[in-house]
Amino acid sequence: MPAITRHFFSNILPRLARLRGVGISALMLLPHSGTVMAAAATKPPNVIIMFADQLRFQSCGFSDPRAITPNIDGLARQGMLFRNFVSTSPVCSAFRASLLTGKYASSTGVVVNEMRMNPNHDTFAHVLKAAGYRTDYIGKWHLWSHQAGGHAGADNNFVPPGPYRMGFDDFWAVYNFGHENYNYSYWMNTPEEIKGTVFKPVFDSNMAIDRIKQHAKTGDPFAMVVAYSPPHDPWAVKNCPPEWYAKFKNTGFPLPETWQDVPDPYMDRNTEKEPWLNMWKPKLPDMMRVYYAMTAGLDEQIGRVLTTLKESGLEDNTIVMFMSDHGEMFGAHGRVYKMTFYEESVRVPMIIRWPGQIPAGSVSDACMGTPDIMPTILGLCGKKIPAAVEGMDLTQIARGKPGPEPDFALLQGMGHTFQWQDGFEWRALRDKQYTYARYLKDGKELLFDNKNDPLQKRDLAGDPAHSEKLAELRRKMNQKMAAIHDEFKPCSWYRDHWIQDRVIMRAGPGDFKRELGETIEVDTNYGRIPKEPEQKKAKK
Ligand SMILES: [Ca+2]
Repeated sequence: MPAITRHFFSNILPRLARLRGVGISALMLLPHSGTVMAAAATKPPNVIIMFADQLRFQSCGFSDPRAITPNIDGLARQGMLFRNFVSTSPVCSAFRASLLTGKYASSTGVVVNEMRMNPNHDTFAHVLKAAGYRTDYIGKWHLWSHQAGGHAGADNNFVPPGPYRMGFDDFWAVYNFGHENYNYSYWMNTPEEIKGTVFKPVFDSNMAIDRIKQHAKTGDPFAMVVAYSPPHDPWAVKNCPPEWYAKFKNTGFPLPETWQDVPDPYMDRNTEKEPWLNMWKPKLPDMMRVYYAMTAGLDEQIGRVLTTLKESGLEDNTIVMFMSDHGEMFGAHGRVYKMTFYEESVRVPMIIRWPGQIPAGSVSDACMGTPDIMPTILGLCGKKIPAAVEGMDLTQIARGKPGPEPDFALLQGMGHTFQWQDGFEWRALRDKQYTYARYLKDGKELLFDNKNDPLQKRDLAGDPAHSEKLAELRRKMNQKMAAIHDEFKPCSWYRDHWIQDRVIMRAGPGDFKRELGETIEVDTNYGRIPKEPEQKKAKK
C-alpha cells in the first residue's frame, strides 16, 4: 500500500470514528454482529457496484482483443453479461441519478451535468439502509454542484452529511469533478480537502478494500458504490500509468470506419472543422492508447477489490456489478465524447456476478437500461421496490430464468453536456435489432439495423422498405415518453421550469416526494460554502 494511503487511513479513520461518537474498536463490535454471523446461511447479500467513467462496451477485453481487462473479463465469466445494456442518458450526472433512483433523467431532473440533485428520492441505498445495511460511497459523485465550470473546492464538492448523500451514510469519500489521475482531492465529513497523488483508482480501491475488511469483521450486510474516474479524458500520456501505456505503445488504433472529416453538426462541442482535422484526427490514435492504458490500470485495481472480497470470505454472498456511466465515440460518426444515441456512446459493459445465484458465464440480450439497475439490485436482495421507480426488476433474467424484460430501451438526450444551450436534444429507442432516433431541433429521424449493420453505417430512415418499421418504432417511443411524462423540451425549458440556481426543484412527473422517508424543503443555499473571489466570478 502506498505511503500516502497508509497515512490517509491512520488519519482519517479515527477521525471518522470520533465524528460518529465511537472508537474504532467499538465500530467493529456494534450490536447484532454476533447474530448476523450465526445466521450466515440466510444472510442478506452484500452489494458492490463498481463503475468506470466513459468505458464503452467495445473496448473491454471480452469485445476487443487489444484491451487488457482480465478482471472485468473474469467477472463476465463468473456472472452474467448484459450485452444489450445501454446508458439511458449517456452523460455523467444523468446516469448517476438514474442509477441511484431507478428513474429516467426526465424524472430525476438531472438533465445536464453540474447541478445539485433533489434529495427527495428513494434510492437503493435508502431501501437497503432501512433493512440494516451499511451504505458506502467512494469516488465520483457528480450530483452536487452550484455552477458550471470553475468548480474546484469545497463549495462544489463537499456534500454535508445528511439528505443530499441520498442514503449513503456510513462511509463517504467523494469528489464531484476532476479527471486528473495523479493530482486530485476527495471530501469526507468536513469541508477539508484530502489530496491524493497515486493513480486515482488505487486511492479508490484502497478505501474499498479497507471497508470490505471492516464489514467482514462486523458481519453487517453492506452496499458499496465505487465510482472510478478512468478512462475519462484528458487522454494525455501523463494521466495514465506509464507501465500500462508501455504495453499499448505499439498497438495500432486506426480511426473508426465511420470517421468523417466533417464533424457532426448535432454534437454539442468540438464542431469546429479546423481543430477536428488538425487536432482530433492526428491525435485520436494516441488518445486511444492512453484510454486503453487507463482501462488496464483500472482493471488491475478492480482486481484488488475482488481479491479482497474473496480473501474476506464474502465472495459467495456478495452481488458484484460492474458497468460504466456511458461510452466514448472516438471519432465515430464525426463525434467525440458521449451525449448521443450511437452504439459507441450508449453501449457499456454491464456484468452482474453472484456465485451460485446467477449462472456463471451467461449472456443476456435483454434491453436493459440505466433505470433498470436500481430495481434489479433491490429484486436480487429481495427488497420492495418503491412505487416511483420507473425501471424494471430483471432479477428473473439475472437468475437465468424466463421473466419480464423491457421490449426496448428508451434513450434520452436532454441537452448540452453542462450548459443551458438548446439544439442538442434527442430521444431514441433501441431494441434487439434497431436504433430509432429523433432530434428535437429539426425533427430529423434516423434508423439503424444494428443486427445487420453493427457500426451503424447505413441510416435507413429514408428507405421505403423500412417505412413501416420507422413508424412502428416512432409510435412506441412516443408512447413510452408519454407514459413517463417526458415532454421532450429544449434544454433551456428545463432550466426555466425545473431548476433554481442549478438546484433541481421538480421534474416531469411534478414535485418530488419520498415514500420511505421525510420529504424535505429544498433550500438552494443549504450547504453552500462562500469563497471569494471565485464566487462572484462564477455567477453567469
Ligand atoms: Ca461520465
